[in-house]
Amino acid sequence: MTSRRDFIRISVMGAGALVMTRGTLGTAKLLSSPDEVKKIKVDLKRTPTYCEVCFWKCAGWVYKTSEGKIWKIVGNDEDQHSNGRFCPRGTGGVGMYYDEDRLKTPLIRVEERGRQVFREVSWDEAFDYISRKMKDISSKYGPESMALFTHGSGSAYFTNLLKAYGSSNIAEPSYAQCRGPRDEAFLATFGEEVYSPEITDIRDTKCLVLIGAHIGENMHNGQIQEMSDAIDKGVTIITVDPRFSTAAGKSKYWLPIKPSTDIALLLSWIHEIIYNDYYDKKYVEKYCNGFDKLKEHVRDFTPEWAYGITTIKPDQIRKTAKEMANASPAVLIHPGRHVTWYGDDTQRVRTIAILNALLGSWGRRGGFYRPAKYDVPSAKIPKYPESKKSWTDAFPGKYPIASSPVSNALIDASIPDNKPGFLIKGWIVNATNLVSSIPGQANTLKAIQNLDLLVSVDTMPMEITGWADVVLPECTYLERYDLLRISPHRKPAIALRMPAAEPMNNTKSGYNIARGLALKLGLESYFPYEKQEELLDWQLKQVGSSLEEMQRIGVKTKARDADDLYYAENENVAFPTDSGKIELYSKAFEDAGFDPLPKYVVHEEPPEGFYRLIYGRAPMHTFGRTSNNPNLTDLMHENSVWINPKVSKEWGLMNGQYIWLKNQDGIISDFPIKVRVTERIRWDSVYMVHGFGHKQKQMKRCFGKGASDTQLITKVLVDPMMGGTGMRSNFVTFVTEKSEKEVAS
Ligand SMILES: Nc1nc2c(c(=O)[nH]1)N[C@H]1C(S)=C(S)[C@@H](COP(=O)(O)OP(=O)(O)OC[C@H]3O[C@@H](n4cnc5c(=O)[nH]c(N)nc54)[C@H](O)[C@@H]3O)O[C@H]1N2
Ligand SMILES: Nc1nc2c(c(=O)[nH]1)N[C@H]1C(S)=C(S)[C@@H](COP(=O)(O)OP(=O)(O)OC[C@H]3O[C@@H](n4cnc5c(=O)[nH]c(N)nc54)[C@H](O)[C@@H]3O)O[C@H]1N2
Ligand code: SF4
Ligand SMILES: [Mo]
Repeated sequence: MTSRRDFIRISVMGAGALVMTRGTLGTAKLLSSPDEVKKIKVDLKRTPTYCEVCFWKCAGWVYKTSEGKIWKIVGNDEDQHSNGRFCPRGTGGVGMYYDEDRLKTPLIRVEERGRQVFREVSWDEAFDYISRKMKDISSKYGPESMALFTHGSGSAYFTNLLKAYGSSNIAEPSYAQCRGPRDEAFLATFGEEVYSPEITDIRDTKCLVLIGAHIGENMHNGQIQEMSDAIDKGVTIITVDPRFSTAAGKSKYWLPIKPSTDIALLLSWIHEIIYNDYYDKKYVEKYCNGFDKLKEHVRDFTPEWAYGITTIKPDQIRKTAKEMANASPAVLIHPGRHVTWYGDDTQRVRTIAILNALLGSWGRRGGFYRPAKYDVPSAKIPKYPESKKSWTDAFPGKYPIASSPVSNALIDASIPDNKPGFLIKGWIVNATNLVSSIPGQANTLKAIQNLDLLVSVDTMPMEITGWADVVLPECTYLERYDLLRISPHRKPAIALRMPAAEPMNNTKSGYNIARGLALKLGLESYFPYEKQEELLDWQLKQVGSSLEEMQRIGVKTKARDADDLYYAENENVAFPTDSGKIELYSKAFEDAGFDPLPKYVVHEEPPEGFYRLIYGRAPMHTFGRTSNNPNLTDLMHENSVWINPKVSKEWGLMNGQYIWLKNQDGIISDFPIKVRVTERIRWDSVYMVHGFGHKQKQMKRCFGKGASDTQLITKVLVDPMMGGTGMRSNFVTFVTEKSEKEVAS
């Protein structure tokens, strides 16, 4: 039997003796040696928080020593995201607070972009400078020429600021670089997205299918725990991944698919399920639209057809289709999260959505549950001025089904050569390291060189801050209030984040930064509360709680209004789609000029001597944001490149050897990366973890450690439907010696 804890331990194998911590103080911890732990006197007055190390937002408690030093973070037992357990990264989050390389005070650039010469300034001077530039941009080009790129908890404050200023050009990389295709595919099929945390009923599923969703390495806390519980209950797991992932190690079936061919496998599963009458007939008849057209569409997509494309044997395809059918409706073809892979990603995830619909898993136990949340009112503020030009006016007709602004389109609209409908001239970049998160770095840097203003709000001296005109240091999540966490879940819940310590150095919270700027811009009526805690208290009182109560309990959960976690037998459901039914056939896609039913499209193969570059997550890091974290660098301080033994032998590469990677466009990684020879990767691909190879010297622990996948992703396959940036279309070869000239460049 695998307990939840064991699974986490397996997930972080090789990471030392780290385990998840539960909501007590007695368990293993990360930050001190056992002798030190004995000496620590703990102040039992704890403060609530929710974690910002990733977007799962687990709620927990921060403990301090009797000297008032932040000591430890543990999960809150009442919390549905964490069930009282934090993952290694969340436990190590204290390191973000103690990192001596943190940004400490506002900075203004004194030389041209590309040279990192800044002077330290007061907040007042920084706000003055920015508001002057923003007013200039507004009068010269119109307020829409300011864009915001943002991620994480602070997004709401800067969004409010920018909308009040008159621009709706606000994008998050979590759309076009992450889950956008998934949102659009599920919206087109069910009229609803899958939210975050995903509404996947993993704990009760009987068959879990993972299409490159590497749960266990992607540490989606609640999902890992539920997967572990499901394993105890005998779930069948089918993992489709060119790499033997941690999840593959827990699976009955590992299908090592040829990368980029997933749609063919999915279509052949649909063929099997329809032509063997495995699908949920009652459900399909009652809820779905377009079944006959789908049936006709997949007629020829047999397992034999898919074998020639995917390299997955027909009997494996048949067996796994039967496994899904046996479990139906308690079967879950996981929608994934980071799905911007090959430029046809909306259609791939549509195929996943259709498969779920046929098996009747949407709205059913062991499939997808119906979410519920607290209805918390927002502050009363004046109406926003009308934003005269939106991102869609920059390139009319492009990405017609995108329901959120596309970050890469805003970047493209900042480059005059692209002849956008209007030009973006200023960026505020909050909590996203654009240079390392958006593929096609040269394009991002070209856009930056054309700006009149680039403001970066960050906690660390990351790559993006090196390019900024003004750097605004935010304090970490451990030193601030933030919005209430009201993400939907099985039961409605609210979680509070409050400061466990005063902001260190000359840093401020995102709320205070955005409000400070609003005051200088004459927009204070949009930030009516001087102190964020006054707003939180008002909001909490509207839903029968108070700041005082939440400071005591951290998380408040209530029962659902009705017993409707799943559809009732024969329930009449009005799906928020055009037909009011689940759209197996998408008329909306057809009207927009796209395939109403997904098709497999052939992708380019690696040239001779090159291998497809694929990437993913490491359990002990979140992208590049934790690469310098003193606790987490102890666990993993560099990435490695996974190479199949057949390939390493051909190239004479040894395990542990450092090499450089060179891509199809001749780009060589700035830093060398360690070879990991392993059967766990197909011979036609190499794999690395995203978030390493940092170029910022100010981050002393992570500078130059490992290679950056983003640097090597110069060919980007953009999804024409919604603008997602497919990043797995690059091929690399190996360089064992780098000339001095190359190293210096
Ligand atoms: N090559 C490649 N590119 C990718 C991915 C990939 O796997 N490979 N993954 C994609 C995905 S799935 C996503 S979601 C995006 C994520 O992209 P990003 O949102 O850019 O994520 P990070 O790289 O973690 O950068 C976060 C930035 O926020 C800063 N930060 C951390 N905490 C705080 C805070 O409390 N306040 C402020 N103001 N700043 C803070 C960090 O220092 C860092 O500079 O990247 C996408 N891009
Ligand atoms: N520890 C940790 N956890 C995280 C994050 C983190 O940075 N660190 N980031 C969070 C975020 S924002 C996101 S979006 C998620 C992302 O996590 P996931 O949604 O799981 O997404 P990916 O990073 O795309 O998944 C990578 C897996 O896809 C496989 N793969 C590569 N190419 C193919 C292919 O062609 N077909 C198939 N079937 N598989 C393929 C890789 O081998 C790898 O196992 O993780 C989240 N959780
Ligand atoms: S999964 Fe881990 S890093 Fe993410 S919010 Fe939860 S504890 Fe924090
Ligand atoms: Mo993501």
